[in-house]
Amino acid sequence: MKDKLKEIRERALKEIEESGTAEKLNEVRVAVLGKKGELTAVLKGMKDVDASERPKVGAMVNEAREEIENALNEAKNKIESKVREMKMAKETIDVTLPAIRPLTGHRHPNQIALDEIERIFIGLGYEVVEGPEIEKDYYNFEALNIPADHPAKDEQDTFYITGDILLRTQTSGTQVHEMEKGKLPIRMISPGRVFRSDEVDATHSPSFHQVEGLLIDEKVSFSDLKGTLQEFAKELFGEETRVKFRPHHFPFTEPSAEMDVSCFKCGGEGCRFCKGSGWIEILGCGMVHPHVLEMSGVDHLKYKGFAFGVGLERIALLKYEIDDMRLLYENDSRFLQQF
Ligand code: 2U9
Repeated sequence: MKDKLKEIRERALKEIEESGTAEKLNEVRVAVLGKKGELTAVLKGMKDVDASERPKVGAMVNEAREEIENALNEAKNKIESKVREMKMAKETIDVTLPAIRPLTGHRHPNQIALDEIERIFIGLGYEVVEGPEIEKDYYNFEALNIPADHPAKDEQDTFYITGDILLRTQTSGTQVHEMEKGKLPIRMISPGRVFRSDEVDATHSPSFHQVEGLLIDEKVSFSDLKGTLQEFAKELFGEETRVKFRPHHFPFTEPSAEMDVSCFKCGGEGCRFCKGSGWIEILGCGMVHPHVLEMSGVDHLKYKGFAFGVGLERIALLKYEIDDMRLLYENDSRFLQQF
């Protein structure tokens, strides 16, 4: 019995010393001290030991058990502190490394352009008014003097919801609603999303944004329109910017014009940016047609008005020299980060 105990003790202590992991250590604990362990088996065999020998053998078993338990605990502590040390070494932070910048939000180029346009017109005393994207045919077309047989009304150009309700193709309905309120004078811009049944390419999209403006007051002339839009162009593209008005036609304005600005890349000499002409087309404008005023209950003999419309994407593309409109809709953070 004594020899057996000695053999168990020595083997257990050796195995404990050699076991490098917590799992191996546990295996030794189970094999020696567990329910079916070797030392437990010795204890169970005590009943066969001669009664006079029992206290002595019992003491020896207890001594061996204590020694093995102490060795197990000591080895466990060693392994745990070694694991901790390794973990700490792995997690060391190099404080000299440059910090990783978290991704932050950026204003979309459309939004930057809109903020700028709003800032300019608010400075000129205009109000910003937003209207519904879903409109009645009347507010999108009829009230703007666009006749029933006008090509813009074709289903190929306009998204109809029902025969009478549609996705607005221009924000002008917002101005009509404002005129119907009967509060004059009016100085407003209406920015917003519009829809046209266009194929997607570098310069077209079925949904884009406009900013339209409307001023109605007594004694308003085409000179007021020219002065206002010249001021707008100078603020947006720089003090040295010159403007040019070319006659045009819109059903809702008479006379109508398109405004060009001198190329802000070459100053008007002609370059790739302005396709050699020195001028860049920016917006459409005109004096509000008397019939449009009358339909919305504005006395066209007392009041006159001018209106204009700008494509927001067009301004953003020009200002930030972006050559493909699709980039404005993809919201790729690598693109947006640049603004
Ligand atoms: C009312 C009366 C008149 C708004 C106007 C334009 C000229 C124009 C285009 C610019 C680029 C549309 O986005 S675009 O394709 N717009 O050229 N818009 S005058 O005239 C109005 C609006 C409301 C009651």
